[in-house]
Amino acid sequence: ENQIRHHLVLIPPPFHGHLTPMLQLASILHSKGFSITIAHTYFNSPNPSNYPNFNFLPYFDGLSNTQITSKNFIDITSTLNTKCVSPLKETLVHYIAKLANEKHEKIACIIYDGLLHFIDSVAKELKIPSIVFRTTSATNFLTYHACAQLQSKGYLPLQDSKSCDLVPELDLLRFKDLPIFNLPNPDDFLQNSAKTLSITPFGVIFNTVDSLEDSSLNQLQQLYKVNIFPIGPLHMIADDSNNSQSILRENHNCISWLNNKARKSVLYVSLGSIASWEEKELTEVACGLANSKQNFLWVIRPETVKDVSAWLQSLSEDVKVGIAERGCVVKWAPQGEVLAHEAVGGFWSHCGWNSTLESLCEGVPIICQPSFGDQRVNTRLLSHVWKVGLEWCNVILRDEIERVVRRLMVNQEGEEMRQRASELKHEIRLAVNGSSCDALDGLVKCILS
Ligand code: BUP
Repeated sequence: ENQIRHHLVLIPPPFHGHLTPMLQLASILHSKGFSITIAHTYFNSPNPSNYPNFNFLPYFDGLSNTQITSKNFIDITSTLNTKCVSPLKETLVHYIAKLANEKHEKIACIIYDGLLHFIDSVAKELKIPSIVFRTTSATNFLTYHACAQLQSKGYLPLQDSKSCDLVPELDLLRFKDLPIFNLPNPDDFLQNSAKTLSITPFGVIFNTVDSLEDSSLNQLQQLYKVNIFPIGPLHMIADDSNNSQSILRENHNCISWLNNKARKSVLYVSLGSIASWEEKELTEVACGLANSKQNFLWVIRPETVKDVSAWLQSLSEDVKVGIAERGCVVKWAPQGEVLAHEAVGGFWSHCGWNSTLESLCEGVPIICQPSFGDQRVNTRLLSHVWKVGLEWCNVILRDEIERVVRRLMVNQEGEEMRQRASELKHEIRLAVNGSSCDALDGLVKCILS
């Protein structure tokens, strides 16, 4: 009881796929004896009542209450990196004084999301050690380095004719898989990644598993002389009793629907919290799914179509019948529970890193529909390294969709992937008490030293 509690401040950006793993990391570190404060923006702030063990510290963010999309994601990140410098610094200065006066505590370390590179200098000014948390794969982080190299060697902008060539030194990736490919403002990306590469934290935490990415982790370790902590999958390590997923949004009762379906017979379809289909693509998806004659649980977020019921009613009669017989459409699903359900045999995903890890942990193979950021890198890992993902033409037309769904859910090809996925699942679960547990101990030692 007399033990000193070391205080950690964790700083996530206001994006669902970043906030969730940061909160999971916070609960793991809390269980290791640290006091936790989450410094967050007002925009998309977490709900403190779900996390009674943490302190919450809001700071001014300069953001208007907007919908996050794949198009404004980089702009929002830039706004945070430019407008939040002084507000965060002032908020922290007051907080440091308050902690010292009221609790005789001081901040042992700031752990911040790698997107918010401005915090490097804030922490240095306040003389607080900092550690970066990256919510994407180690392989994706290596691509930042590759992009910087390509720029310095005059390879940019990338030419379409070379898009299928392999990137030197990243043998599994093609130019078109790099996050910079086809970006409207590649310079913004390059500037951001140059800043990210130039910061010098005490360490970098990755939500990953050593055995999944050992080659990339080794390459990174050689490039950066900082400590690298592969601690993942965080959702498996964290005590999920206060998991935000099912509380955050409406939780339709899709689990009881799954309970009545045969083992491995359902395809779970979701593009995550940011990416979405255009309305005309949605009709193709509905037809493709119905024509595949497979069971499916489909997440259509309210931002995709305002009135999902009215849209469903507008579909042709045979498609409506197909959906009613074999489909379940929801606005948000408790994804962890869905992927762990024995009725689920496949996932059609945008391949965000959280979704990728969650699927791997449950042994569910993936139909990959990447769109931006790290999703194409994750797709290559899934399809070419772990061999549990289908890289297809990604043309959103009903016949292509019907074909790819059947490849995963019916054909031998899919069956082999399910087998491989179930082997990987066991390998990953071993890491929770093995390599990830060791890396976590290393992190704790690093913070306390
Ligand atoms: Br949609 C949806 N339920 O219905 P990613 C998402 N999630 O629990 P991101 C639900 O959101 P980017 C739903 O389990 C995962 O933890 C899901 O994270 C959860 O993609 C998270 O996969 C989504 O990293 O985009 O954040 O939407 O690729 O930019 O990370």
